[in-house]
Amino acid sequence: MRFDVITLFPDYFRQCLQVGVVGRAFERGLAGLHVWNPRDFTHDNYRRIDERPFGGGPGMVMMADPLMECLDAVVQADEALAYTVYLSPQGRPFTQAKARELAARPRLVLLAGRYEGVDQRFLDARIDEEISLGDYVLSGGELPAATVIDAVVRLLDGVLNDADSAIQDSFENGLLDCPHFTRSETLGTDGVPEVLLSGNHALIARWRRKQSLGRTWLKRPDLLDESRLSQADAALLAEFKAEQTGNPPADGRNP
Ligand code: 9D3
Repeated sequence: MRFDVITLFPDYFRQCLQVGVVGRAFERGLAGLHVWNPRDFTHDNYRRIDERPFGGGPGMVMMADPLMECLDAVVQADEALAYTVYLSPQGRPFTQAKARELAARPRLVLLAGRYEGVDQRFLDARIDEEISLGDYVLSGGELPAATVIDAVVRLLDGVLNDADSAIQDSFENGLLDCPHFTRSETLGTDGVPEVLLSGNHALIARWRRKQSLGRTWLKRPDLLDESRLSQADAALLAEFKAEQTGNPPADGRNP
């Protein structure tokens, strides 16, 4: 899969997608990354990409013209169909489902904005979809673009090994992960649930499932539709709830 990023800070991407499974995926050629600076598509002496907004008000806006020329060059750089995404606070929230959808495309072009935003005429003419990372204010779209690339690349065929894939499944099922424990020089096995030391793999799997259900109920009740749990899961969650000491808040939230 080919990624093109349009950004005023190209260096940001060269650094940040070089590590871990994602970095290795680019190294192995499972994905390609091309970074473009709209400033290279200006024609004035000042290489100007921002302007004051019509109508006045504070802040600057990214001009349509350099972005149009830049995107023309991006599109022409490869024959595969380019799907264009603008990272913006006005976008629909990014989700794992959206990552899956994007991972099925041959090419993704990501526009990272700066300043107050981008001339609406460019967005209307050239952007297929706007995506937000969530309801908080960032200073630009670079970190969101890198986040989307990370989430998408790890879904591409051949990127994750079997061990990682299993972990991924446990989040894609809509539940939080169970707690993890490992060897400690200083702590020994203090505080490690007995069952994990038992060697009984059926019991261990059952305990982990129960913890996943229980933690999701405690921390992220919004992810849990209790009416749609299997009978086995409903029983595990009931067990978890019964073991809770004290009274959890009525909405199930853990303070
Ligand atoms: C502080 C300026 N804001 C209104 C006066 C508007 C504003 C413009 C540009 C707020 C943030 C940004 C830069 N943010 C992004 O480019 C961005 C973003 C975000 O801020 N939050 C969540 N997801 C995203 S995706 C891109």
